[in-house]
Amino acid sequence: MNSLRCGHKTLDLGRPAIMGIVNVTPDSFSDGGHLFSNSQLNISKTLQLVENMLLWGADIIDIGGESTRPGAVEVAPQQELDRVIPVLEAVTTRFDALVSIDTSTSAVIAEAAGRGASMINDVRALTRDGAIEAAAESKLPVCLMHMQNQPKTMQLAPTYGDVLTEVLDFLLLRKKHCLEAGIDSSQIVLDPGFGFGKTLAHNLSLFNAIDRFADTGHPILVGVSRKSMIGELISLKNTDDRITGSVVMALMAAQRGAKILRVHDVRETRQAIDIWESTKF
Ligand code: 9MG
Repeated sequence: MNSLRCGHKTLDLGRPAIMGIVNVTPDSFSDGGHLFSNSQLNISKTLQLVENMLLWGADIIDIGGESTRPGAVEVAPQQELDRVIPVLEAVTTRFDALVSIDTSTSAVIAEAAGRGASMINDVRALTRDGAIEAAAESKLPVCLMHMQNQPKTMQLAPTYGDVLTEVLDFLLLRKKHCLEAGIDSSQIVLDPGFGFGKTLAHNLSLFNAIDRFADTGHPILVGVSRKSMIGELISLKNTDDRITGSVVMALMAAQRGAKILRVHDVRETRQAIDIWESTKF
C-alpha cells in the first residue's frame, strides 16, 4: 500500500511521509500556546507555521484542538469545533495542502470532512460515540492509535502483560470494527501510540517492533517527536532540547517500516529522511 486516498488528493507513501504538527490548543506538551496571543489563537502566526512546514517538506499537516498530553482534560465538542474548523478553513483556502484532523469527536470528524480535511487522526481509535460512523461516512483515511486509559490518568501506572501483543490485538480489533462499519481496509493507518499509557520500557519494546506492526500490511504512523521517552533516554527535561533525539528516532522508525512520521521539526526530519533515501540504490 503505497498511497492513501484523501478525498480528491493522494498521500504518497512511496517514501516516508512527514506529518507536521499544528496544535491549536493553549496547553499542548511541547508547543502549547506558542500560536496564542492574549489567550486567542493567532491565525496569521498559524498560517506562517503551516507555510514554513510545507516549504520545509511536510506532506500533510495535522491540526488538533484537544490536548492529549499526559494529565490533559477533555474539551467540549463545541470548543474543539471552534478551535479547529476556522484553522482548517484558513489552511485549505490558502494552501493546496493535505490536512489531517487530530480528533476523537464525531461532530468534529463530520464537520472537518465537509470542509476539506484529508484524513482523520484519532488517538482513541474511533472509540467515542458516533466516531466510527462519522469516519466511515467521510470516506477519508483514518489513523487508529493505541492508548491505555485516557490522557488525564494514562501515565499514572501503565501496566501490560505483553505490551506488543496487547497493542497489536487492540489495533486489529479496532480495524475489524472499522471494516464492519464500512471503512475500506486500504484507508486504515495504525499507530502504536508512543507515550500514551506506556512506560519507557513499553515504548522501547514497541519501537523495536515497528516492523511487526508494518507486517499487518497497513501504513504505520509513528509519533515520538519531543516526547518524554526521548527526554528519558538522554536526560533532557526541556522539550526544545529534544530535537536531535526526535529526528534520530523518526529516522529509525522509518528504517523499521514506519510510513508516516508525526513531527514538530519538519525541516530537520525531512533532511534526515532525504539523506537516508538518497543513499539507497
Ligand atoms: C495527537 N497525537 C499526539 N501524539 C500522537 C501520536 O503519537 N500518534 C498520533 N496518531 N497522534 C498523536
